[in-house]
Amino acid sequence: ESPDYRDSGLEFPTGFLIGSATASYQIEGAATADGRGPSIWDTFSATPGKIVNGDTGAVADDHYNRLESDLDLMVELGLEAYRFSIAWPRIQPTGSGAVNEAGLDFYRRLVDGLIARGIRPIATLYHWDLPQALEDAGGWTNRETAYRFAEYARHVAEALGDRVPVWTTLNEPWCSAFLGYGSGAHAPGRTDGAAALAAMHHLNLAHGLAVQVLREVVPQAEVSVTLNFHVVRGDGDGSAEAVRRIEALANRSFTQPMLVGGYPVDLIEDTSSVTDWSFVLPGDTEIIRQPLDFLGVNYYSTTRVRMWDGVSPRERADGHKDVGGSPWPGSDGVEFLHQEGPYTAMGWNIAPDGLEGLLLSLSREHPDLPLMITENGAAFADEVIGDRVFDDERVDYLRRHFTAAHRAMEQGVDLRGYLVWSLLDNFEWGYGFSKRFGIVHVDYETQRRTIKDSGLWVARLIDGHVIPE
Ligand code: GBH
Repeated sequence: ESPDYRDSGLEFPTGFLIGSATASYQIEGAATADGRGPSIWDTFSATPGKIVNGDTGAVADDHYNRLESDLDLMVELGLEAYRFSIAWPRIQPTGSGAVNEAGLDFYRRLVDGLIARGIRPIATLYHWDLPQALEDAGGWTNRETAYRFAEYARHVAEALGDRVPVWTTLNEPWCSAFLGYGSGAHAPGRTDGAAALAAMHHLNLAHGLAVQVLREVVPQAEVSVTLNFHVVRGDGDGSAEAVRRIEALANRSFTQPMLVGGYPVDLIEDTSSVTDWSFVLPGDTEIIRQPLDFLGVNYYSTTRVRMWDGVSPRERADGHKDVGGSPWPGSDGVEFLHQEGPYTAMGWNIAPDGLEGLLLSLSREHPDLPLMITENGAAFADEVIGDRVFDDERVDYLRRHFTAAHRAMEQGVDLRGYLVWSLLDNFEWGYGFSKRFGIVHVDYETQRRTIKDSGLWVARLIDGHVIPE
């Protein structure tokens, strides 16, 4: 028994790609198979206290060993596009030197399997699994890592470039820099503002160098980057300053160097007591600013801020606690506030209007740059009854966000596609397996996959190219 939907009449044009996304460390498992080296996420998740329940990605969805049946699952859903990431430590186990052909073979089989099924492959070169050996040499705080990344990009492009039509350099470099080296919530778990800013710059540089490599090796391919945006709202008097600081640190820190050229002057000023910015060398600005075929946008929720009065954490009337002062450099005067609901299981507020506004403002600021939603989705507590997985809340979340994207397109936004996060329940970073984002349920005891109601909804959406309601 599956739910029956009516059509909303809200149609997406042919060519608008509707699909789903995953990331290597979150689904593959097989952490030591075929010569894969350790990544910073293997190390971080093996460190007590870092991940909920002590979970690791050592097995995850065992996707590495279940490739064919997972590809068939994508056919059942009717996916038009599938965004996956390539694990650098499978290709170069220590992050430099010779290519590990056995590791590349997995992605050759994945890409061939997608093409054979008529699904468009979208490859992300880096979704956070840095080879541990590079971290031991300073990781993203070391400028050399950017050059290693360009070399890795060349190996991958040479091997897969004839069959991958769409490339993304980095996934959410903000998270790599500021969660990895600033707040320490992500691998490698460092808490050093100056290191986070240096990492930010070297990620920007890595992006620019990799785009140059991709243009040279695969001139016919589309090239992009995927950024996560903070849709920041101010709360009360004086909050415009808080909004400005977080937008500078979280959004313009990447969009300006990549799309416009150079760093925002206000960001440099905000962080001047933390770093002297000597990591920016002559010529970097030109390397980082590269023409892109589209911008990948990941959107989940909004952020509410005000200038911090030093009282924190504050207990609100509704029992929730505000987060308190910012853990990121150059924004210690900013307080992050708990938001009005409704919420997902992550505690993130549900705000489809934030997506519409984000798409509109990006397309106003960068009128010639097409956009693609490379991730949107939500974690909820699903109800499994026999072969049916009830997840009305996720269906509702997706319906409202697809509708918001449609509204943005009606207003002229050049949106090329929408990829739902995620194909499968998976290793949700610091939350381990305790949070489920999939449109397909995974039983971690048996590895059995069951398409959720939201997966059936997505299948119906793709089938008619009309939002079901
Ligand atoms: C994406 O990250 C990832 O690309 C994907 O791998 C992940 O599974 C998915 O989303 C779901 O989490 O960071 O303190 O400012 C989303 C990362 C999480 C970044 C929420 C902004 C806001 C709180 N985003 N975060 S904070």
